Amino acid sequence: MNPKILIIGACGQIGSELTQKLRAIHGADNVIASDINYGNLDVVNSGLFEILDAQDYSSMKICVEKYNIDTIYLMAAMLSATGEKYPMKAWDLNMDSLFNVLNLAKNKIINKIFWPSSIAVFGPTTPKENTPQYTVMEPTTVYGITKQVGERWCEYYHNKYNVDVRSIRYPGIISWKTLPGGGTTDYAVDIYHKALADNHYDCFLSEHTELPMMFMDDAIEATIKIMQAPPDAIKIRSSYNLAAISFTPEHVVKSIKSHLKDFTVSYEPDFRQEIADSWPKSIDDNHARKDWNWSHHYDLEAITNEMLTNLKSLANQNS
Ligand code: AKB
Repeated sequence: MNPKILIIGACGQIGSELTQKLRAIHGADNVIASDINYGNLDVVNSGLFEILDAQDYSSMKICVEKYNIDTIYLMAAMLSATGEKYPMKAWDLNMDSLFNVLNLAKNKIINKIFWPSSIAVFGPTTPKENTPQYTVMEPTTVYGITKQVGERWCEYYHNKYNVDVRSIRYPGIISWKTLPGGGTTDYAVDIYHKALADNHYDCFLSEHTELPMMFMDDAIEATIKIMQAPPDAIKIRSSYNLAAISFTPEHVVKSIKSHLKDFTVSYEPDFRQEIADSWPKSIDDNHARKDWNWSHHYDLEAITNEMLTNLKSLANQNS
């Protein structure tokens, strides 16, 4: 039987692609998209859509009961860079929304939750290379703090109230269909847009800043895989390390230059450099690979190919 799914934050970078994929798998009538505004018309027009404030428990409950929802994907959050500008707003949004869905499950109104964590749970004292699942975690951004605390609460609700909550620590996500908003890894999407539009990019991170990254299709596959796994396979109820590749801005530039040889870049690190410097360079995701059979498909060359080909053809369609 198909689950009845509610996606909160369905107009965002990951939410919008996840909505389309889940609608393709389970049928448009079984996947209700929601967001604080009509931020993505493809999502709004391709199935059922509700305006929903993730911080408002009563509205969330009304929506869940209206559609008989059993599964929630909570994709609404304020990311690392915006979170540093609005610390209290980031705390309130990220924590209120999580407690709202956890409490719906605790009160047996829904059965299952997906909640994304992030590599931002790690901090400057974490081992940077091949960061283990279990290690020192002292995040220095508000976003990272909300994700780390959120992980603790997910595990707590699972242990105390038997809530079926599942989570992965996303690295930076790269997609040609949707734009990221307010993150530190956003350069890895912007750079492709600017390469095609201007043949030049002003990068806000320094050339040797190495970060874990992943193509959107891999991220969506991981999200669906962890949710489809039998409950016993999910051994970690805080959040799983998840990895694909790691690269620096310099690596992306080289990869783009193999397609656009006149592409140029200048490096003007801003406040996001300090955030990036506090995060791991690479991640050990053995638990995800072993417990629910995770594997990635896209390396940097494949990502560059997909990004440039698809962005070019979108630009042609719109011209
Ligand atoms: C960000 O840069 O804030 C996000 C993340 C790594 O969670 N993309």
